[in-house]
Amino acid sequence: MKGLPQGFLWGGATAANQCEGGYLEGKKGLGTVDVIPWGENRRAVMSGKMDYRTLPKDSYYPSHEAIDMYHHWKEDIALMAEMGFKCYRFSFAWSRIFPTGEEDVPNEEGLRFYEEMIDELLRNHIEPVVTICHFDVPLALEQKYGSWRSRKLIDAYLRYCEVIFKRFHGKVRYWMTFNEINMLMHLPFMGAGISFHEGENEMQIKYQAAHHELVASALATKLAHEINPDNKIGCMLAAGQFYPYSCDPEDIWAAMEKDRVNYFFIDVQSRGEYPAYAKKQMMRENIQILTEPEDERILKENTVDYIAFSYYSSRMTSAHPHPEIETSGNAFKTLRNPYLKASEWGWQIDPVGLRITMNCLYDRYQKPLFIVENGLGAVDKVEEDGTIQDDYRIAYLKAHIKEMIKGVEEDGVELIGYTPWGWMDLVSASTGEMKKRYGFVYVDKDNAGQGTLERKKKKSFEWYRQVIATNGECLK
Ligand code: BGP
Repeated sequence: MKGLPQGFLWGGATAANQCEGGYLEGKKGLGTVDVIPWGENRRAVMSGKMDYRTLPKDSYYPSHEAIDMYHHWKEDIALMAEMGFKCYRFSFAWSRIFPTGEEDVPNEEGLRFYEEMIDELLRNHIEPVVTICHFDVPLALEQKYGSWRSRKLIDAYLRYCEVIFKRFHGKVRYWMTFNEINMLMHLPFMGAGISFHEGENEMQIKYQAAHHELVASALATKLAHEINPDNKIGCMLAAGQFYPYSCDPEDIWAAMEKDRVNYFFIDVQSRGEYPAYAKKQMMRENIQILTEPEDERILKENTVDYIAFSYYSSRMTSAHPHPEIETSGNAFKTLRNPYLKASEWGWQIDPVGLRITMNCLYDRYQKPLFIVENGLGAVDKVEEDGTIQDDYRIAYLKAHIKEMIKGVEEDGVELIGYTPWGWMDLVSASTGEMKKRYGFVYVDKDNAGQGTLERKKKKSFEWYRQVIATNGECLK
């Protein structure tokens, strides 16, 4: 096959808590993401080490207004349409539909908000791709049950799923059950609303919560297929292959183990059972999770249809400590790879790593893949004439898209689509900043929340429009 398939889903991605704002409008309830502050306490709250109730009164919460898509969605969809988007990946805020997670009836205003957006997308021939849960749990469920620590969350999540699968029957076909499900292991409060008390066995709690999410994901898959056999359900991994520091077999083994921490989730969601290495690890570490007799069958019978993933960077590890070359990368500690350059936030730039990651995932699961996040977080400057010359972003995306095309054309990977992250500037998940921008569209707002929220096209806007119009051929 030459080039990308016809009908390839080019588009862009966002998440409710990072773009919507309107955090209490339309009878929305608070979500766990709404209590994650900007600034020095952010990391401690996200990792579940600091109780959000103890935050200073004047803390600033970027999700509350974000880029106010809640009031700008019509003009934002017009921009997507102008770029020729074939799809738009976004998430529903769970607490907009079930403000406390346990109402008898869903919040009609919340459902109507998403319905109007979806109808507008469809009018513009843009396929909606919905993440059911992108880093947010109704805060009331966190307060009452400790979030995904409790099996109760499975029921609450399934009621939410049933409502949205029925309401958007025939309108939404592509769903993802949990964004970056493996984030639970790295930033548990951000990923799953999990925080810890002094002296608790954190691994035990994380694996228990993971089990609940995995069963919930499988049951949601079952439900989605029952309600509409055309529904396509995906899992979603924060991906990026671990490279070994050297060819020392100990380093190779260390890289394999690190990959497995993340693959664990997808192994269950895609193959339908706990992998042998995970069972052994749990025994070794004396992790005993509570399960129900039917769980095994539920996981086995309800595997996902496709594997979605985010890719920003590859990672590197060693069996031995190398503190002098540690750097950051999407919440994962990694070593600095001397062959790679890095972004201003230290995330290493590795386009070939995208092709490697695609191939590893496809070899492992043999299911269609969907790249639902990729991009460069960078500082943009508005020139005196009002233009934004983001050639660095174009260079990053061009290099990644070229490798993506090789993965399809030369390696035979089945790929559904590509939705670069933050196609319009939005709040950064890791830092809460606005300064870390990913978009083709600039949004006038700064880290402290000041700005007019005006949208402006960057140079990359026209560039991406052409990439889509030629199905990637203009890059050859
Ligand atoms: C992923 C998340 C996104 C997004 C992205 C970029 O982990 O799924 O929500 O924000 O990373 O990260 P950041 O915003 O920290 O630059």
